[in-house]
Amino acid sequence: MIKGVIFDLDGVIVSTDDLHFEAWQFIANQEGIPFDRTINHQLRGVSRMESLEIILSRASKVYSNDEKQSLATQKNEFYVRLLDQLSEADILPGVKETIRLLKQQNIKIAIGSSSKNARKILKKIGLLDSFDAIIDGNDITYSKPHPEVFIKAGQALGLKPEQCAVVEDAEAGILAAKNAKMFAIGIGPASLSKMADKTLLGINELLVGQAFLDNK
Ligand code: B16
Ligand code: MG
Repeated sequence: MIKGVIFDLDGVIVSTDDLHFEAWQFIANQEGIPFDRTINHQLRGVSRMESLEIILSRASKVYSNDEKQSLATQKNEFYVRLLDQLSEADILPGVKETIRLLKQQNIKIAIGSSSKNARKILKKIGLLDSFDAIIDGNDITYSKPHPEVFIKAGQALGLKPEQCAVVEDAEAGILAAKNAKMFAIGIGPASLSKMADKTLLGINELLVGQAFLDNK
């Protein structure tokens, strides 16, 4: 029986894809490294430093650790400036209704995000106080597909893994949910995932007949 739902943040609650893209594009242009939306798609759900490694794998020079750190900091400063434009209007369709419905049913809700900017983003969109627990990139050592972020979120809700469902837009996140032994729901790009227990086109479908809750 599902007693808690853990939501990924970027791509599930709010779409910051374009902002990540713009910030990484700035770094890639500065360094003369090829970068496009297909490469950006590979960064979904992946930590900042791992994202940088994916981008630098196309570079013609080798970067030192200090140089990598500096690039990651520059990207984040650029990205954080872009986050200033976020508002409640950027909450993805169906999210607020889903949160309301789950709360009405006494289902606990958490955020399980790889982003170190998760709390800042939640504050900007007015949802910082809406969740029973928030576990983000500052709380974890290993990023998705490692299950750490979801295991910690489940523990913070006081629930066993089998009592938790995870909603994810990234394949790495679906794998993390399965590695955590939780019920994995794929939306957006992850709606094509073969590893997900259930796939939906968007979060608003969670509301339809509460199919995933009835399943358990
Ligand atoms: P930051 P999620 C992830 O968030 C993003 O999908 C991914 O593109 C980003 O690289 C990662 O957070 C780290 O973000 O640089 O802000 O710490 O989808 O796990 O909520
Ligand atoms: Mg995501």
